[in-house]
Amino acid sequence: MALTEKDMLDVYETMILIRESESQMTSLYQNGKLPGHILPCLGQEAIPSAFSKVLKGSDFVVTGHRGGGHYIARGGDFKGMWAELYMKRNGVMKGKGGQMHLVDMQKNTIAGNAIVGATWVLGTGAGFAAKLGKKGAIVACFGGEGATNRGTFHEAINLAAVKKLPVIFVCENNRKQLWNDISETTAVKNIADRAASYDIPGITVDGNDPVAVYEKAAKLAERARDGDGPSILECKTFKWTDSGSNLRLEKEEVEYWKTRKDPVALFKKKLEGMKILDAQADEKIRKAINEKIEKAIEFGQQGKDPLPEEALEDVYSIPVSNKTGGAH
Ligand SMILES: Cc1ncc(C[n+]2csc(CCOP(=O)(O)OP(=O)(O)O)c2C)c(N)n1
Repeated sequence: MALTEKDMLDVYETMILIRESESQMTSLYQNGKLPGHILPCLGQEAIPSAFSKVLKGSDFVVTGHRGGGHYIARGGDFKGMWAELYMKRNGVMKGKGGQMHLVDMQKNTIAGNAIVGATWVLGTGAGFAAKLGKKGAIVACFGGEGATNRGTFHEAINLAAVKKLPVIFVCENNRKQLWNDISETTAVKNIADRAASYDIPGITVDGNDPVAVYEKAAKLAERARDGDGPSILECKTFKWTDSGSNLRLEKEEVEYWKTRKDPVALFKKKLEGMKILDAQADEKIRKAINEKIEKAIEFGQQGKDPLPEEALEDVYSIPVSNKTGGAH
């Protein structure tokens, strides 16, 4: 179950793709070149990248509002994502969702919704779908530590535990919500300690170390596939930016995490130490990734705006039994 050298390089590449894409997105947004609102996952790249080696294509991923990295790690339509960031018709949500709503159902991935705490109930819902589907699929459901203080966390995980649903509830604990530090909002030391309330396993891990995340997540995934039910995995990390600005984060704290705990830099050093990456290989990876991003940005920029008359399309689902039936 250990990661091979090839796996590690794949994880590293995914981390770079997320880092570079989210950096470009943040910079364009800060310069007024992207519309809407963004919630980058800079600093948290190790978590989605590690999960890319845990999950199968048939598994489900559900996230909260900071889900861009998960969409990328699942191999969601990358050009379509960039078109969505520009809110264009060729975007994955036809330009009507924006960065917080990146969905690719070909990849069983719902990377985002704007309601803090909704992710947990969507995760439990996907858990029912996975269990009823009887194909051995599992669900990885991601959300912030702030979102664990919503009632939905309790309701969703309690039900998942009662029904033994195959869901890993992953808390990406980046310490900050909008205005507060976790010390001001949360009584327990570790979010994973709450697992005891549901009689399920709860594990806390360094969320900036992709190998550590992988090892713990792989065990929880195996248990979910074996029908042993849900678990909580808490990944301790830090967000380098909130919604494209650093207004609500302390500069010194951000600096500490950027210089001492950067997941990409630390993993690069590890791979170099293991002699599976050198400067030349690193440059090659980055060059290919930057070309991919450049092309995707171009695709997004060339898209057309959604039309006003399309605003109400795709709002309601059409029941399978009534495909011509319009809105319900
Ligand atoms: C129900 C609800 N309440 C408030 C908000 C506003 N809001 C957006 S992000 C956020 C903080 C969430 O913190 P956390 O869950 O820790 O995630 P992070 O942003 O740190 O990744 C809040 C309160 C919201 N989107 N939805």
